[in-house]
Amino acid sequence: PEQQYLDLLHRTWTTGDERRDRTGVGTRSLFGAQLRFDLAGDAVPLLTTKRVAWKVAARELLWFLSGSTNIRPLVEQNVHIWTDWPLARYNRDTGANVDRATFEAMILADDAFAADYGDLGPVYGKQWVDWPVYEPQPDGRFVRAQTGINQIALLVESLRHNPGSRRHIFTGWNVAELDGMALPPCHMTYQYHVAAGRLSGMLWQRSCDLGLGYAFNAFSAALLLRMLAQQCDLEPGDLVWSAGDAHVYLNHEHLVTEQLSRVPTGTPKLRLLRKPATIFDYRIDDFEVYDYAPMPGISAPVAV
Ligand code: THF
Repeated sequence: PEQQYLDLLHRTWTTGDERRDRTGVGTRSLFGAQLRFDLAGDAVPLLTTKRVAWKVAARELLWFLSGSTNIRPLVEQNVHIWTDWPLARYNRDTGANVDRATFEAMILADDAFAADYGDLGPVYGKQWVDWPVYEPQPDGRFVRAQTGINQIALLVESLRHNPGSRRHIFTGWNVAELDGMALPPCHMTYQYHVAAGRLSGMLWQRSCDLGLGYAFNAFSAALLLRMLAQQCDLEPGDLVWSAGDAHVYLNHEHLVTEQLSRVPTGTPKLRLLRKPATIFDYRIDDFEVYDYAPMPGISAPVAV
């Protein structure tokens, strides 16, 4: 299964359209890609051609489900993957020039600072579990309701009570709120399908950083599918991963060369150790990856 990814990486690097992107780093880009993974027997799309910090991805997923949009809970868990955007904003807005470690120490030390400079705007967590709704007032104005729509809770309900539905969807792409987000969602729309007691899922990413983000996004989508299946007493089916703009950053050439020289080793597995009361009650210790003996990690810079 991993070969599908390696082929896509190769194809993108060798035939992708080379262009300057938003970050100024430059990419080679293909449009429209799809990979399919059978998750039966605990199989999980976790790369073996480089070590992937899957617990970081799992902690990120739990953070999305918690509804948080602030990096502080991540930083508290030594997860640094979202720090660069608030850091860039802080340095830009204040004229400071602090490094990541200094900024993270400030986020941890000061509640008010964290509330302000640690927030990413209404990104994934907000849209997934508290999509804003507006209520008409007698005077005709619309006022934001206290609580929004919990798309994840509704998804679990629809999977349980109307499995044959073609509307098992949630999305982070709230058009009205894109402006306020540090980054508009990349893995933006998830759809599920129940057949013969198996839960399959499709992820549509509008944009995928094949060198860095892919490994996280694919693992995370598989983990979420497993959690949903467990909550709904279904067996895991297929995960269909798809991307609009699939790209490789030009400063990831060393990663491409190294990774494509490697041969996948073994089939990693994912086990859920406990069935929590709801989809919102999972903890990091509930997840176990086994049969995972990857090749060494390959570090690469993230484009901000
Ligand atoms: N922006 C870019 N340019 N690429 C992305 O993959 C990406 N994301 C999220 C939002 N914007 C993005 C952020 N997710 C890493 C992993 C995921 C990220 C950002 C960074 C990263 O640096 N991974 C390293 C180290 C992991 C660790 O151990 O902490 C790695 O080697 O995998 C995609 O959703």
